[in-house]
Amino acid sequence: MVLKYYSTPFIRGGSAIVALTLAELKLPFEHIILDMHAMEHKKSEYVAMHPFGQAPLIDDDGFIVYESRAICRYLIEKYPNQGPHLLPKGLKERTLVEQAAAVEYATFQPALAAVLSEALGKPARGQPVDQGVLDQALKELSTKLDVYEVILGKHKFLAGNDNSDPAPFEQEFTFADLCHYAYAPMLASAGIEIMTRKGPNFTRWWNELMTRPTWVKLKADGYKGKS
Ligand SMILES: N[C@@H](CCC(=O)N[C@@H](CS)C(=O)NCC(=O)O)C(=O)O
Repeated sequence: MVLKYYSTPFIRGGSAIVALTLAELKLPFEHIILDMHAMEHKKSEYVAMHPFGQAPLIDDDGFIVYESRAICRYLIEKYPNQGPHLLPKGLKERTLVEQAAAVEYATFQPALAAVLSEALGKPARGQPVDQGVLDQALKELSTKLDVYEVILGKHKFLAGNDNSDPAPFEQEFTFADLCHYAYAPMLASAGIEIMTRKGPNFTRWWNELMTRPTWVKLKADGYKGKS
């Protein structure tokens, strides 16, 4: 049976990284777009699959998985010979990808969420933006991105190695880079240009992600015309 992919109507958040993984691996799937306004994600049939009632989710011939990063890892591991090597096999190479992915989840994402909550979340709820809170959140995000600038000065993508064990190697685009497509593109929608106004290495990396052909096509095609 073809893989079933349940997503929000929009290419953002966890749905964005699952959609991008499906595109990178060129996997066929049946797409079920949840009507979030109609609260389809809170209906009992759906909550029976996803106890938190959220998107995305996959049903792989009866095997149900939720949490976007877990879904991506599952698909990448299941189809190791399709598309780029997003999760390399070598222990040390793989660990460096997991290290960078953990930084995304534990350091980058919380700092980003604080910015988005103030800049986009509050206006969406009809509340005024508190400029002081936003400035502080941006300052904290900026501090994290300064560290990314150092890392990306040593290798082209996030997971690389500049030590001597194993011998220095450069990894290509991996799962760790891919995780950054979840929410960071929303900064530009809020008129916040921090992703393209940091140091040269960070900006180069972000521009590379934003012009990656699979991402450009996904954004251009949208989900049945919605993006
Ligand atoms: N950590 C989860 C986050 C899932 C999530 O927050 N999904 C949002 C859409 S982007 C959702 O379903 N919101 C509705 C709700 O929480 O009720 C993942 O990455 O899959």
